[in-house]
Amino acid sequence: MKLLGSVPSPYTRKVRVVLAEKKIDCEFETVDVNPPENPVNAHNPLGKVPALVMDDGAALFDSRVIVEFLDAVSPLARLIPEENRERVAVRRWEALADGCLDAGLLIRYESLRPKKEQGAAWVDKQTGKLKRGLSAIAAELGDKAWCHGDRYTLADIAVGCCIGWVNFRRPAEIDVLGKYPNLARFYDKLMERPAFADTAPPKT
Ligand code: GSF
Repeated sequence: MKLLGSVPSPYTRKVRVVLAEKKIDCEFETVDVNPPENPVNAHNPLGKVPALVMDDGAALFDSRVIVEFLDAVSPLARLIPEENRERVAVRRWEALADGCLDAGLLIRYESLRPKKEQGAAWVDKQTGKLKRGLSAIAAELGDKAWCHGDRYTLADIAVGCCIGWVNFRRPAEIDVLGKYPNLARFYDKLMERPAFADTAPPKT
């Protein structure tokens, strides 16, 4: 198997953390998805990373589909509970964390456009989503050790990748670690795990 992705990509990081936690061997190839014609298009018509190319050449995307597949590939360190209510609670955390990232990335892409073409109202709308999302994550985590239940799951991985990316890129100048001490504590604890430490975005 080969994972196509990039180091700063938080969705790619989610998949890399899952691979490491489950001790699944997988080649990692970094790709630049900025040019309209790029090597990912042949595997994912949406031209986005991560994409997982399997041994038979078929490819999986997006990150949520890939992590579901990987979790079922090996019984080691199950990250998605089987029971329906438990599973959807974990997937809801993932949707919340990924949704924050979706808004954060739109803010970042907009900030890279020429100043006079940037839409302030539209950026404000995305900033509202990101701020409400982070505030919900912080409130729902509270002082608990883990996002869901009493063990480490995909929920923690998704939230950790979200915190790490927001701290790295600072969309809308949000200082997530300064504003939410419980998220700072939670992220520090995740970074003690090799799966997180080895996949961290570059230091700013
Ligand atoms: C999001 C992937 C994505 O936006 C997932 O895999 O969970 N829902 C998808 N990837 C970005 C890179 S990133 O910043 O993580 C991407 O590939 N963007 C290129 C483009 O053309 O949108």
